[in-house]
Amino acid sequence: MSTTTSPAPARTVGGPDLPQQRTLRTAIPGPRSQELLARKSAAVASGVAHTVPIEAVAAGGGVVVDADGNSLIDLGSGIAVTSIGNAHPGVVAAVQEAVAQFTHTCFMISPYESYVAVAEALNRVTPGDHAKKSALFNSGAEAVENAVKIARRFTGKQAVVAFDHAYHGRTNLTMALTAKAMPYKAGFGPFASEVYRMPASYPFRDGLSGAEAAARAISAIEKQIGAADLAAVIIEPIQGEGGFIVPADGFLPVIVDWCRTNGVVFIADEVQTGFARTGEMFASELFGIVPDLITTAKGIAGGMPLAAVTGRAEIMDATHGGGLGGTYGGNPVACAAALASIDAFENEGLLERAREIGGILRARLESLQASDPRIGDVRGHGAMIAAEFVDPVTNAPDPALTSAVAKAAIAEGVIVLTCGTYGNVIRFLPPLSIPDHLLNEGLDVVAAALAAA
Ligand code: PLZ
Repeated sequence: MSTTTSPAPARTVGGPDLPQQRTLRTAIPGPRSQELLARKSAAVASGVAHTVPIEAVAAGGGVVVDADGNSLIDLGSGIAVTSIGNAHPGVVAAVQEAVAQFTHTCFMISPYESYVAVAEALNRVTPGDHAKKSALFNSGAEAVENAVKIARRFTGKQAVVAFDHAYHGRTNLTMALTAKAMPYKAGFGPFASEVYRMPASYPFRDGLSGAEAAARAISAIEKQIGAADLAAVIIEPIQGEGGFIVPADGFLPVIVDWCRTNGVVFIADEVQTGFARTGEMFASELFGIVPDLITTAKGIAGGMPLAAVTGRAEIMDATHGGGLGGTYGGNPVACAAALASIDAFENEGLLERAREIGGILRARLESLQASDPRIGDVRGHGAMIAAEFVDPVTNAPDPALTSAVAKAAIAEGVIVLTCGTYGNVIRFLPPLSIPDHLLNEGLDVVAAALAAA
């Protein structure tokens, strides 16, 4: 049998020692990447799309290296996952050690220490000093599903409130919680019942104060559902896929107070905002709120698949034995990675670094906005900052401009992601390990792409 694949390039080791530079040796995609993408279209379901047309072979610090020898600046962290840096040496060592000991026993069959240690760490680092417990899962969506199960069991009630612009996952219950039809829900119904969508706080577009937006949401909840039937309210403290929407001051605390007064479990979905991303360990802290339950994933384990629900012990313990679990939840290799990651978040100055990155991003984007009215809004916290692109006259969302700028930046070797209900937001989620010179160069490229668009 003959093969057309050219010889594999020398193996590249990732991590922070990779040269921290943007290098374009070929057009993006280069020939080797094109070969892989052709195999992908032949072998992988077309529903699984990709944003950056490369074959990734190594990553670390602030770069992703492809099979053609191009080194791209990473302003996406694999969607807010590799916050401590890709192939972080502590994670690599912890994974290597764990994987050589045992790869799986199933925690529900034969428990092991690393799972318990991750639960202890999560109970300690999440907001609030009340007694907490945790349960571990594989993905953000699975954590969200389980948070809802736990809240229903604890309250004996069924209804769940989610908000406009929400993203909570792609499984059946989480599709129901997610707001945007295309691409997440279109054609995939029927969706789970007893999910109610309420207006959120989107200061740039609704012009409401936090108190006004909260009053609007609470009044709708009381009229359309009623606290007597409502198990939980779930919200991302800063909405991620929906457009990095930062709620107006006061919105979240009023919602939390209402939940507490009315016997409703308040769930903060911190899958995207968690673990130093926003300059606090959790975004809830930015708003002074203490959730009853918090869902985490993404940044928790340096890229290994792991997720968690953490919350008030009495709520977490309301479920009967055997009611929670899963074959792989809290896999020992992923747990080892999580312990190394949490150690990095606590001991490598990453909260401070996220704030510094936020300062650079914000200053650069605001100065661009001052001379370019197509940037309608710059918002976010820490290393989670976005620019919303609009028609300067009508303020209407401009998704075409947004995708043109993102595509042009990627072609120039800068990985940027878009988001937003209206597809008109470019989001910046760099790894906290990115050096300043790459962050600035990445922003130069985005600015040039915008000027040319
Ligand atoms: N909750 C707040 O951001 C995942 C989704 C990308 P999983 N966001 C990225 C895509 O197009 O699939 C996310 C999130 C929030 C839950 C999830 C779901 O996390 O680990 O992707 O299941």
